[in-house]
Amino acid sequence: FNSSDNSLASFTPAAPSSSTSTSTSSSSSSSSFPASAALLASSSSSSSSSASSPSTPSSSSPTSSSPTASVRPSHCTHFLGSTRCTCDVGFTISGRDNNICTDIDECRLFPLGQPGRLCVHQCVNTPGSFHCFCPVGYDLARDGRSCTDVNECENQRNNCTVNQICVNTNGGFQCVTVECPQMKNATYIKTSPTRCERNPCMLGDKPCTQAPNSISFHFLSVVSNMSAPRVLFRVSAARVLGDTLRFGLAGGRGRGHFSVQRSGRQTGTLLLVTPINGPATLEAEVEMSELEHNTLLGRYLTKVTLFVSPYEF
Ligand SMILES: [Ca+2]
Repeated sequence: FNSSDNSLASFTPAAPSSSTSTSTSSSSSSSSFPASAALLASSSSSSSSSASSPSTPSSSSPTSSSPTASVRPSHCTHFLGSTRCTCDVGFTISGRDNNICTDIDECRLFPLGQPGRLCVHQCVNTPGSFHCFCPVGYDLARDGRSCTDVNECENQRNNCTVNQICVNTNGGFQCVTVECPQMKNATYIKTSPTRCERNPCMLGDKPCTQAPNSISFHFLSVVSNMSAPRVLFRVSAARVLGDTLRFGLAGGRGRGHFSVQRSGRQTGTLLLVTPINGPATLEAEVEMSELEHNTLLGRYLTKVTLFVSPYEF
């Protein structure tokens, strides 16, 4: 028997792993509402603000069940022959005699996709205010405008079977089944839920010894349109027996998005080289091979599956 399964390889996910991925967008998660703060500071006097739009009563808005009108009377004081009128917070003066206040549509003032937008996803105007909504799979964050991914794998809100691995993704989750490859020349056994190792080869069975010694499976969850280049994953040899280690990209799927670079004597990194527009699922195979005097000692395969969110959060 040939026992060349002897150099252990360790695998460490780089920054955006499934557990540490940033679920908020790259925009700052300020807890204030800059728009309304700026607006409610001055709603006095005859400022015929461009913001106001006498929209229809709020029955269409999902948050305001009360019949709070989007038009309200102003509060006026008379002093030494002049009149000063103010509005409730979130309203602005309108009407001929400054006697009417209309709701400020914050969502229209700061629409989606623009800097300073109020909500990372959906904004719904309400009389005097506004409300942010998140897509299914997210909770509204404490700041009231960002969306936080729900971890379905943690809170039992998944339907994965005992033989599957639950992978939390941004906006959802995946039940993945890890199966060892069926190869003509070699057989594999599952040594952990995410790892297959080759059974020992018969002495002199070259096709068997050239098959990968181990295949590891990793799953990463990332947001859509992440900037690139960026390190996704690192593959390291825990100890090296040969005189040379080589790292490379194996397999064809996902080519064009990935690249493998050496980042140390015993470490290779999987890089994302072009941004990915989600939703998408991509796979990359990182191969590490160990050589001694140009003779192959072992091959170690790491299959990385990348789940890309439909959103940028
Ligand atoms: Ca999730």
